[in-house]
Amino acid sequence: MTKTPRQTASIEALTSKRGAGGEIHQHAVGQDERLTTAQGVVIADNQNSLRAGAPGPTLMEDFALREKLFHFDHERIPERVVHARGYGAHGTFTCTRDLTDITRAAPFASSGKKTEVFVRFSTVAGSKGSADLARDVRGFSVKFYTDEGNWDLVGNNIPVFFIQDAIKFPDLVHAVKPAPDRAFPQAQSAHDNFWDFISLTPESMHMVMWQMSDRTIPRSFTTMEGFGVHTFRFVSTEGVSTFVKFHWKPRMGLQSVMWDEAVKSNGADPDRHRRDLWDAIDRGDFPEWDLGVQMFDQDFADNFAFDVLDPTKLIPEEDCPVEIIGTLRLDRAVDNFFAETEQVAFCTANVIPGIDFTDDPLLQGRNFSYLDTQLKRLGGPNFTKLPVNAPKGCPVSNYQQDGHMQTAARKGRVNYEPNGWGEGPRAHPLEGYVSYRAPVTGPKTRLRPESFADHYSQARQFYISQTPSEQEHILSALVFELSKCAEPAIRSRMVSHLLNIDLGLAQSAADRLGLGTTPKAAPTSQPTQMNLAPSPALSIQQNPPGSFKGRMLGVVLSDGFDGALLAALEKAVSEAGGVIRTVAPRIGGVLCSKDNLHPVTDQISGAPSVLFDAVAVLPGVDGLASTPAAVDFLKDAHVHCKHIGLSASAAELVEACGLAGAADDGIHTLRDAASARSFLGACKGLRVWGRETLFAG
Ligand code: HDE
Repeated sequence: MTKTPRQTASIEALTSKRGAGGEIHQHAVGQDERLTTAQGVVIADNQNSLRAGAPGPTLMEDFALREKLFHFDHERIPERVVHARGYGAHGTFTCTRDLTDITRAAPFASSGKKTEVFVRFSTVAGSKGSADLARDVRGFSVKFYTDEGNWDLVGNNIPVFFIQDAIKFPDLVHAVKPAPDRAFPQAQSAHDNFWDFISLTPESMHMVMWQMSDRTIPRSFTTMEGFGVHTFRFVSTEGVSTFVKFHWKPRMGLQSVMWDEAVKSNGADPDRHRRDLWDAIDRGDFPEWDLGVQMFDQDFADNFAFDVLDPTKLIPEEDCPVEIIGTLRLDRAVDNFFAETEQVAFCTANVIPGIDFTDDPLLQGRNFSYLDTQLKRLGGPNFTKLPVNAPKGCPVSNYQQDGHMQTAARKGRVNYEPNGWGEGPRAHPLEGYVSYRAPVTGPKTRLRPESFADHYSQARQFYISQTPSEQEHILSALVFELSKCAEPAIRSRMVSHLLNIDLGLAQSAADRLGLGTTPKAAPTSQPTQMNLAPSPALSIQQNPPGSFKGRMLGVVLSDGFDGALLAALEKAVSEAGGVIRTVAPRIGGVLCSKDNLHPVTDQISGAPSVLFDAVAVLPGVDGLASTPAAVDFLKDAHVHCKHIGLSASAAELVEACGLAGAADDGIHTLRDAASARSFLGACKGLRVWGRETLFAG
């Protein structure tokens, strides 16, 4: 019987027997599967190489040893140039709105139609082993295995980008990645090279506002939005085009962490985001996003204040509504991370009939870059045959042949077309992909269109759409990042751009950076439009989850805790669809009453409160006031504006944290089942932001 890697044997189930040479052969009971070479030969001894005499030299003829080392030596492939750290899962897209009058794209052919998908989330700047909670843009790539071919929607969790033209991309990426001489800093934008480049690139200012906001420190993949960024085209069977922008809306609502939390999370659990996705799928709490589209015609585009082909601009939802057309559900973790998540090859050029490109110059450059990069990364042109990349919803039939690792070439003598043998596939003018007949005119030129020249108005619009607390986060992120720049001229240049975005923001930044003289505003070719209305949809705090579903309560316990109160909390969390984790001084359990040992999920020094959405503290006889990890736990939860439930027995700890007498909407007394329920009710919101102002003030 084949065992999956997840079916590991317990230590107790191991039987051991000593071999002739004294080596120990261990077998799990029932572990009947044979270990073989790649050629299928059963291996007799996987512990000792073949040697001439026990103390003698190792023999070259030991094919099992050589093959094992050879394969191991070649396990690594180049990591992605950007988006190297990622995590993927399988799922299904279900169409909820028939769009056949607008596009012939297969996934939207009828309401209820299901299409298999593979999704990979990522950070951009860090290498494969970097921590999940770096301040960074997140990738949100979706491969739809449709019945008319694979369609890849390779997006980010931010609807705009840093640059307007693909030719600038290598410079942007070089600037943010570790400097070539010193090879640091890793997975960070808080350094001279990045801000040097950015401060010389006014078109990046809108994206920079997003990057400095809490969007770049999401709570989890499951609480991020996703965006196709570029304007694409839907094309109907009749060849009529409608412009479209794609949005993924998380069913869990938008949620981010605070910067101090992000920094601490990276120490406590650098894999926090991948663990969260894995755990959610494992417990059957399948993450979901709605797919929304903004659809508009040429008329709307002509009258919109910005060029819809400029990837540094968005269309506010208030100007063009996001219409929901389907739901994405991730319900299957990968069997093997490398085979699937690492080898998946997304490409913006992977489109299907009914979906087409526009002349967005960033998109056009991407269409080249993604296919090109796969050749280097996956080693040859046959990566499309890997199961994660191969179409699942339709046949593949062509005359492509040979190349590294060919596994599925056509049979027979015919490998060309047209052929007179009456064999093999032919193109089909009606069923095949037909490009939208977009008219093209004009001289060849390297000129950036005038319609791309306003770099500040939407940066301002984003900023004024945020709550005061979110604006404070943007300001302190800017101050943090620019303070890491050793070169004063860079800080000054950045403030000169901020002056074109918001005077208050620029002045506060100059002040907190200790700039001395405030620079002049950066020159602009178009004045900032001061009349753009705030767009509440751009704020995280104005769009809270309204539910505790999929979120986590961390409960601190010590011996003699109130078992009935914990049971009440467990019930309330479970009714809210959340997860409860119990944190105690010893992982072996905590005594509820004299002989009643209650299991716990975490030892307190390994489970700081940054890992939880809300916390409760129910100590027993030991009030934990002299346990430093418990003090940090509660203090941090308070500083991070979390909802905190406290039993009467927590008084000593509260005092040790300097919080005696602290009272606000987020501090809840836990007495009984009713108070546990009302505590969970309050936890449905995000954080208690009023507390933050209290601290900053
Ligand atoms: Fe990418 N990008 N990108 N990018 N990108 C890559 O492709 C590139 C851009 C995005 O999960 C690379 O397979 C250029 C915008 C995601 O496997 C590479 C330009 C957006 C992922 C590449 C952009 C993205 C990538 C690296 C400017 C949001 C991860 C490895 C013209 C809409 C895909 C790879 C995954 C990955 C090039 C700009 C999103 C080098 C040249 C804008 C989510 O081909």
